[in-house]
Amino acid sequence: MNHLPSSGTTTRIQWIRERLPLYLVMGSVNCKHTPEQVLEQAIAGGVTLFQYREKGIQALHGSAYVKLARRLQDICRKHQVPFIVNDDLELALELDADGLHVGQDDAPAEWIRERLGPDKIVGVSSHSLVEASRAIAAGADYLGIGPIYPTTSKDDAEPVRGTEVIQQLRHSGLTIPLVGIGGIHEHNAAPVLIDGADGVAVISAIAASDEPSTAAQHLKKVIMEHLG
Ligand code: 3NM
Repeated sequence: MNHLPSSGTTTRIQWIRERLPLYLVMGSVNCKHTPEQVLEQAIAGGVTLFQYREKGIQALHGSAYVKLARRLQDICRKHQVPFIVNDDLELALELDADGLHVGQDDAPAEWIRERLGPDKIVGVSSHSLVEASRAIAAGADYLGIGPIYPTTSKDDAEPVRGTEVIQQLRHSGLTIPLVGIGGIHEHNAAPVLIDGADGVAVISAIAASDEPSTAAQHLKKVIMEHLG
C-alpha cells in the first residue's frame, strides 16, 4: 500500500476517497470460486479496496481463518490494494493490516483508533447522522452507509434505507468519505454515487459472480461515469 497520509490532512481524505470507488468485501462463504481467484480477478477488474469479512455459519475459524487472511493480504500487497479487516482488532494487529472496519455493535471506534494508532484506516458502519457524527469524532476515516438495497449477504442487516442517509449526511455538510453498501450491483449503483457517496461496497455482485473480473469491470465503468 502506498503510504497513508497523516491524520487530519486533506491529502489523507483525498487518499481514502481515491480508494473507495469499488470496495470488495468478502470471505470464503461468499465466493463462487476460491477466495484467492475471486480477489485476483476482482482486482484485475478494477477493485480499489478490500475487506476480509469471514462471517456466517460456514466461516473459517482458527488457523484456517488466519491463513486465508494472510493469503488475501499477500494478493492485496502485490497489487497495492489496501487490506482492511472486518471487526477483528487482534487479527488486524497480528497481520499489520492497513485498517479495520467496525459496525455499531462492535468495539467502539475510539478504542479501535487508540489501539491501531493514526497510521491505519478506520471505517465505521453508520445508519444516521447521529451515528455518523459520533464515528467522525472517534476518528473514522470513512463511513459505510447501508443497507442501501435489500441484501442476502448480512443476516442481521438493518432495515433498507435507500440512499436517504447519504443525502442527509451530505446536506448536513459532512465531507467525510462515504461508501454505500447493501444489494448494490451495476444496474443500481448510479443513485448511490449521484446522492453523494464516493464509492460502492459489494459482496455478492463480485464474489458470487461467475466472472468476478467482468462483474468488477462493469461496476467500475458505471462508478467512474458518476464520480466527479
Ligand atoms: N453491511 P451484498 S449490508 C456487509 O448495511 C454488509 O452495513 C451492510 O452484501 C450494512 O453486496 C452488507 O451482497 C452486505 O448485498 C452487503
